[in-house]
Amino acid sequence: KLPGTTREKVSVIGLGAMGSVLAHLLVKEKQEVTVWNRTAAKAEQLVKEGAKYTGDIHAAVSASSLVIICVLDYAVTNEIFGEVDVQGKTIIQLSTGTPQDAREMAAMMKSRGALYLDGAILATPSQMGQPSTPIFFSGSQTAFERSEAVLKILAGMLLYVGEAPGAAAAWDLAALSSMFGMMFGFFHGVRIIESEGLDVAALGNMIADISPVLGQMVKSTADDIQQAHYTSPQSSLEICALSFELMMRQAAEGNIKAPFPVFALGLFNKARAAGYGDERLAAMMKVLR
Ligand code: FVH
Repeated sequence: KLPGTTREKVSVIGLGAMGSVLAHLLVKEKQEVTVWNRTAAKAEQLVKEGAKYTGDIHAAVSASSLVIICVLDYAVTNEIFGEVDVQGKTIIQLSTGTPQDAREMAAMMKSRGALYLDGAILATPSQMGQPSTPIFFSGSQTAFERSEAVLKILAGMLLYVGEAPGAAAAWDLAALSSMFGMMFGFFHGVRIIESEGLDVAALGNMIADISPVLGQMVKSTADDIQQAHYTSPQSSLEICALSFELMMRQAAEGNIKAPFPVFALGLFNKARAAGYGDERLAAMMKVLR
């Protein structure tokens, strides 16, 4: 922290689509920002805004006690940080990776004397800096607490999920799986709507309107899974499977491809064969395990 001010010295390593926005937000909030990027030209606009650029990674890291990394992945981070001295630094990794990537990075940074916080951004660059934008964090709680004020500039919803370094990446991937899983279902829904000459935008609006119901369904299914509660369904797994039989029939009638229903019905058929047809949808977990 600079004496007598609330400004922090922060280094941002990586100025791709996301890193540039992170650095921009920090500069805008009057932090003292040093940036490094493999391709120097990407720093030009930030330098005009007030950031300092150095092409020397050692100088970039030594410039600040707080170092935020946002590059392609952990392998690139390892390449960049090969011989760099991180002793006494707080290192925050915001590149996306697996829990194992995070554990290995945490061990490496710790062995070199740094405090390490692993982060996973669940947003696009244009959503950064907003009150509802989420970033998961895990690893050193001290690092999280020390950097919280600066991180608040980047996103309003800072979700610290514990000391285990891999936790943030696990939460991120689980959230991405849930989100993109829904999107694939939506894409097939779009094909159904298109094949009937209906309004795709209206489908988007309708799904947005019923999203609280979808959220409720996810929550209650998660409770069923947690408690291994598979019996006495209101809507059995067999009834859910029949929806996919109907989608297959509609695909044939409407002459559309149906990779998503084929995939889902494959899993439903395994559950049926295992005798879970009259159980709750949560029983699908027994097939997946
Ligand atoms: N953009 C997004 O919507 C997502 C949202 C969720 C989180 N991600 C993750 O953030 C990481 C960076 O993503 P990005 O969007 O900034 O990615 P790019 O614009 O492609 O920039 C990549 C940066 O990585 C540098 N880089 C790549 N390879 C190397 C290398 N071998 N040596 C040094 N640096 C490298 C690249 O440098 P340059 O090409 O500009 O020289 C960029 O700085 C990522 O993990 C997302 O999953 C973003």
